[in-house]
Amino acid sequence: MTIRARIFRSSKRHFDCQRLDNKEMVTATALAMLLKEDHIVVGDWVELIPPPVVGQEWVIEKVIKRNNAIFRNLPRVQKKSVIAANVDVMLVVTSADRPDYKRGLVDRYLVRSEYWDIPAYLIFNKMDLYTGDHFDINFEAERLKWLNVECFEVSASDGKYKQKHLDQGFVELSEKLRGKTAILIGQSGVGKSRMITELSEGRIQLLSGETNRANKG
Ligand SMILES: Nc1nc2c(ncn2[C@@H]2O[C@H](COP(=O)(O)OP(=O)(O)OP(=O)(O)O)[C@@H](O)[C@H]2O)c(=O)[nH]1
Ligand SMILES: [Mg+2]
Repeated sequence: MTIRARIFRSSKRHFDCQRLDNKEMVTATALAMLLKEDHIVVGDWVELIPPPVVGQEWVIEKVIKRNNAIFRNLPRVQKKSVIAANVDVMLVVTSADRPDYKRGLVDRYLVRSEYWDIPAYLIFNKMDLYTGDHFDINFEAERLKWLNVECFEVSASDGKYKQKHLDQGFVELSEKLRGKTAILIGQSGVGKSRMITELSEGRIQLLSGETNRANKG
C-alpha cells in the first residue's frame, strides 16, 4: 500500500513530504528513475512506500501528473527547468514606495502567469506609504480588471491597515488563499517575506537578511 504525499522541500536525493492522510512530515528518497533532472519538485504530489522496518527510509515510487509547473527556459540547452508544480495562484507583489510601483515589470509577471497557466493576483503592498504621487492605484486596478487580475490593497507591516481605495484588502486576500498553494513574485524589497509572515499569522518567519543576500526572497 502506498501513501499519497506532497513535496515541501527538495534537495538532490532527499525530499520532505507531507502525508495527505495525517499531515505528518516525513523524509523520503526516490526510486533512481525518478531522480532524473526536474523529476521531483516542490508542490509535486507523490506516492510513498512506507519503510519496511521502522527507522528505514520512505521511498517515492511515483510522481502524479502535474496540473501546472513553474519553469524557466534554458535556451542554450533547449530545455525547461521546472522549479515548482501544482500552484493555484501567483501573487504579484508590488510596493507603493521603496521600491516604486513599476507597471512594466507587473506586466512582465502577468505574461508569465499566462505562460505558466496560473491565475494572478496583484498585491499593492506598503499602502501605508501611498501618496498618489507616483501612480494611481484605482487606474491600475481598473486596467488590471480587464485582464482578469484581482487586486488587493494591503500593508504587510501594519496589521491594522484597512483598504481605502480598493474593495479587497488583507482580510479578503487571506480568505481567498485559504487552502491554496500560492507563489509570490516581485522585485527585491516589495515585502514578499513580510507578507508570508503576515499571511501565516507569524508561523513562518523568513530571515530577511538571508533571503535578501540571495536576492530571491
Ligand atoms: N512601510 C512598510 N514597510 C514594509 C511593508 N512590508 C514590508 N516592509 C518593509 O520592507 C522591507 C523589505 O521587506 P521584505 O519582506 O524583506 O521584502 P522582500 O520582497 O522579501 O525582499 P527580497 O527578499 O530581497 O526579495 C522590510 O524592511 C520590511 O519591513 C509595508 O507594508 N509597509
Ligand atoms: Mg524576502
